[in-house]
Amino acid sequence: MRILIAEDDLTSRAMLGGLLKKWGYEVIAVSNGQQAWDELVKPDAPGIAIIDWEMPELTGIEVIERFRKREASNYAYMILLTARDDKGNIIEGISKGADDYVIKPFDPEELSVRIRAGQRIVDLEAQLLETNRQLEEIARTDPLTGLANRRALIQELQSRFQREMDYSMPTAFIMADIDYFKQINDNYGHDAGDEVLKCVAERLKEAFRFGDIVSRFGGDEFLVILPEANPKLVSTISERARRMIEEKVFEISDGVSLPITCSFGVSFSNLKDKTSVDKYIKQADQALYESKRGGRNKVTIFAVNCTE
Ligand code: GH3
Ligand code: MG
Repeated sequence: MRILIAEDDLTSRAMLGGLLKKWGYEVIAVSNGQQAWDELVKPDAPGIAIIDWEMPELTGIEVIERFRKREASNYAYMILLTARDDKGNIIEGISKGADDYVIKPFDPEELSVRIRAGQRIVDLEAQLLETNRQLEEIARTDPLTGLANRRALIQELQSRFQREMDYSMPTAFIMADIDYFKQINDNYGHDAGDEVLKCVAERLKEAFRFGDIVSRFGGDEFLVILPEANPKLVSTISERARRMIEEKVFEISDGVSLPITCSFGVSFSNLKDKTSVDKYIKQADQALYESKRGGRNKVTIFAVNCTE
């Protein structure tokens, strides 16, 4: 565990630092409030800070108050260390955001247990963040194929469109749908259908490169996004993906293998109109419908005359 000490008095700083090191902590020692702030807002900021009240540049209480008002979410457990010992000061310190308060001169044993109490909070907070990260991951992932799900894809697209307004290349939307998938479920069972979905997902991941997003859009439909796409190249890549699926023999259970094909529909974002993600998804869907109508196992690029 790393602990920040912010203390302007050299002797006190050295003494406290020595003590913490003896207790096994890694110490970052600074001598004013501004330096304390700079340490606390670093991405790998220490989890616990012991902060003197009176310091040049920014006082300890100002550092704590500012830190608590900040937008970013990482927590630091703040122990205010000061000679101010009246009740009013304690109330002010804690109400402005200190987690704890130790009066100088301090009793080392008392400080040690207070740090350990802080460490429990910091550990709990780290566990909470990790759990939230895992939940977020689960909420964004299709459990069967491990691909991004529809919700994650739409979110990603919307934020990319907001960020990348002036890209010189369009974004490609490639919708792929397994042909006659219902028959696989009907003839071989739902588990066999699931295996086919997983295999198609694998093929699509192979066919598209790093940086493209392959998602399971729903049922037997997959949506692939190619940011900054060269339209000619996208046709070629989609055609290659179609062929990779067609050429692969899908083994659904011991000794039973099936030929599988997918139909594809492709659309491109208009460089001047990156506002509507839905519109391009619909266009890819319309092109896909043309592939289905045209006999399946085809790639169709959206054109205005695609059936509405
Ligand atoms: P088309 O060639 O026109 O696409 O015909 P299709 O048979 O593929 O028809 P459709 O796309 O309507 O069928 C999709 C089927 O996918 C229907 C649904 O029962 C099945 N399905 C959806 N999700 C899952 C899943 O997670 N696992 C399995 N095994 N089947 C699924
Ligand atoms: Mg289908």
